[in-house]
Amino acid sequence: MRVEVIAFALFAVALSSKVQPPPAPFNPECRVNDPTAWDDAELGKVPWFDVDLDAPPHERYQEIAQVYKDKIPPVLGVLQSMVQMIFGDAPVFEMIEGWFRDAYEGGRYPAPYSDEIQGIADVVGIPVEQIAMMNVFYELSRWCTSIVAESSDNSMWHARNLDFGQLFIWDPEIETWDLTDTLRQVTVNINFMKGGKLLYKGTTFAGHTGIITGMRMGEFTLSMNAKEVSDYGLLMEWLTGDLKDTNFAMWVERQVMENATTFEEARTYLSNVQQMSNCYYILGGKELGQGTIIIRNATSVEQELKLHDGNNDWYLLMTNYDPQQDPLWVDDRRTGGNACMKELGKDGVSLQGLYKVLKSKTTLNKTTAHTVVMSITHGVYEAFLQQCPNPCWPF
Ligand SMILES: *[C@@H]1O[C@H](CO)[C@@H](O)[C@H](O)[C@H]1NC(C)=O
Ligand SMILES: *[C@@H]1O[C@H](CO)[C@@H](O)[C@H](O)[C@H]1NC(C)=O
Ligand SMILES: CC(=O)N[C@H]1CO[C@H](CO)[C@@H](O)[C@@H]1O
Repeated sequence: MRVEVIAFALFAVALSSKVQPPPAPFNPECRVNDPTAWDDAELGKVPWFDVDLDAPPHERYQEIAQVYKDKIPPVLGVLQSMVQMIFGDAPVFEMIEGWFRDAYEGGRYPAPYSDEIQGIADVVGIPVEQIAMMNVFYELSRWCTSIVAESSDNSMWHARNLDFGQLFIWDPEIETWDLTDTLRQVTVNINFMKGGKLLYKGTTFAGHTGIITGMRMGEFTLSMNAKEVSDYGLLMEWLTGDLKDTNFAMWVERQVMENATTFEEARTYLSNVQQMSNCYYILGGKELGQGTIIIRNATSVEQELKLHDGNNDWYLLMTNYDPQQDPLWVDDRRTGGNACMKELGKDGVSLQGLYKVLKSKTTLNKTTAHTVVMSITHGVYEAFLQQCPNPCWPF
């Protein structure tokens, strides 16, 4: 059984069953002028932890693993029930687990992440291949919206929604995706420390050793969006040991945070690194004009979009499709998101303004797990848990 077959089956199940568009009248309105779209009470709900990069890798995530000991296994539970739903009693999940055990034991997980994963597994008390598998599942499904913007007061801002969990079991009772809901409960912010100082901040899920969004203190901000193409072929090659010297994008994000000291160094690193997945890196800096979207395949840059490059003025917005490609008709967050940014305007760019854009149902979906808004200029890094109250698109 190949991973592609599984993915295809999941897609078929997700599209054929229970998922309905929101009932009329559904109005995906932009909420930038709606005062109720912002609530101070939403601040600070995502907890902060420290990860000390000078500690041995095996120990770095122990505090997080301890706190989330009981919440990490349910994530695996959702993955397992999804596989069972498709394949019934056939031992497919055990087989997939076996592939990951072989990959882990075969040394295909790079240092220091392999030891970090072992450290988490030891604290949670589950087999290491399960944490190893979770780390890779995160790599495969993240549909998101990211924005880099300049404001009228000459500040740089960067914001993103993380959409996750479509194709992973729709719960008709509460009209939500089980995986998205489970992931909301394990969302964490991390201060990565080095030499006793805060080097960078990142947001991720407990149990995962990569980051999805991050800010190198005083220098640059980064988020990554998936590209709407299948990475399963390369994943299979990696699992079977045929693909060596590759990188997972979420670990690339940590590497760039640790090793690049400026926006330009980060841009060079993200343009050249060899990696497994196709993706979009959205990179922002501290100076006006430092904003770019690097469109990547496994080996090189396919295209790059920049602030003020003729097509783009004061902001860049990226979902999961190349600029020349039409989004899936069920998933046009781009048109609505752009309209909402224009309504916000350069004057409105701020923590609250960008949050409201991402809180609008033009970009918010049932799969949205969290929102992060960052600014090097203002030293802002805020993560928010998201919900999309009915009526809302399932994906
Ligand atoms: C950072 O760079 C150093 C020196 O080039 C390298 O040894 C190290 O592996 C890099 N760290 C990461 C996390 O990529
Ligand atoms: C990646 O993109 C480059 C530049 O467009 C292209 O030359 C190369 O063939 C692509 N590689 C893959 C694996 O698609
Ligand atoms: C309504 C919403 O949740 N936002 C987007 C999600 O997907 C629908 C259709 O898939 C888009 O039209 C929305 O822009």
